[in-house]
Amino acid sequence: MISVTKTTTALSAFAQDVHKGLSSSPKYLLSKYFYDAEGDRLFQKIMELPEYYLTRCEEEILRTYSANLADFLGNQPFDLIELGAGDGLKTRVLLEHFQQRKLQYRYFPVDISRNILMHLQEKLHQEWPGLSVIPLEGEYFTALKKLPVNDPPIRKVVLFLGSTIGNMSLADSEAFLQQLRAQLAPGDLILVGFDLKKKPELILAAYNDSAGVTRAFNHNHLLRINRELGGNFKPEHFQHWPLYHPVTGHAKSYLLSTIAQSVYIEALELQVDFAAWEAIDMELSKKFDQAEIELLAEQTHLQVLMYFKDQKEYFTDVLFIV
Ligand code: AVI
Repeated sequence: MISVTKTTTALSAFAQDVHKGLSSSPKYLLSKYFYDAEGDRLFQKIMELPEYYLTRCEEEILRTYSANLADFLGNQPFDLIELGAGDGLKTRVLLEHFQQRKLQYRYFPVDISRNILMHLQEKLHQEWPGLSVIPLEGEYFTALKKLPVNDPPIRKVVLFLGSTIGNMSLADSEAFLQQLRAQLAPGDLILVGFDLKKKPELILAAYNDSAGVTRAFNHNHLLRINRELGGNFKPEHFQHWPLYHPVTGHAKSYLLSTIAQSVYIEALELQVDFAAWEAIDMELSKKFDQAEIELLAEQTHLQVLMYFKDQKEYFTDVLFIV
């Protein structure tokens, strides 16, 4: 079904961004649109893949260091805000520990999916009926504006886990942290998950799994355009092509048109012509080293308090203080 028609309704942000990206040279699609219901399902499968080490490393970090974090937070009440909470699985270990320690906090999961938030709230309520869970639906900064104003102020602890920061350009991650800091107060904390530079084969395999789930995840973006905007992409004519550059730390995903072809997108009244082997830039998943993280902190006037790493040092959750 086509949900947007150019002549009758204003184009959605998705439609406008698809139009812009596929009319550009080189062509691109924005990775934030991976996550429709099918994209969410495929991403859950990615997180369970043997090659996708990121989720397991971060779980290990949270399991190992939640006691240190709890010590650091002490007996003062705080608001725990998770940006892009999803199904809350990443944070479970942390919440579990905070509950055992009887810390005084409220949990504010932020996500654009109302459905996923309702599900999370119900799950947490069943497990810990006493925990105050206040879901905030919407884009990160719009949702943050809905946070209650506490008088006297309560420390805020913001979680931005899972290496989502790696899906932004460096300039965008800087702007993001700056904007976040502007909404916080001195003494507030931010815990950010960064995937670290490592042996290129390991990184490439994480984005080129043998079961083909990452390929399906990329193809689903084209299928979403077909479903929502009346496109006629044939995913079988687009080859998944992941790359890793060890200097920039850029893990990139492209879809390559294996033949010369034209695709028509009805809702945009747009014909997109592809030369054989022309690429669509699909995603950036940046890998960092410590110097880059320190530079990012310096440029955004945040102070690094702690690097929490897994045993193999593949991943780090960095605790910043405002
Ligand atoms: C959500 N994000 C951190 C994932 C990543 O690793 O960049 C998205 C992803 N794309 C392909 N595989 C996983």
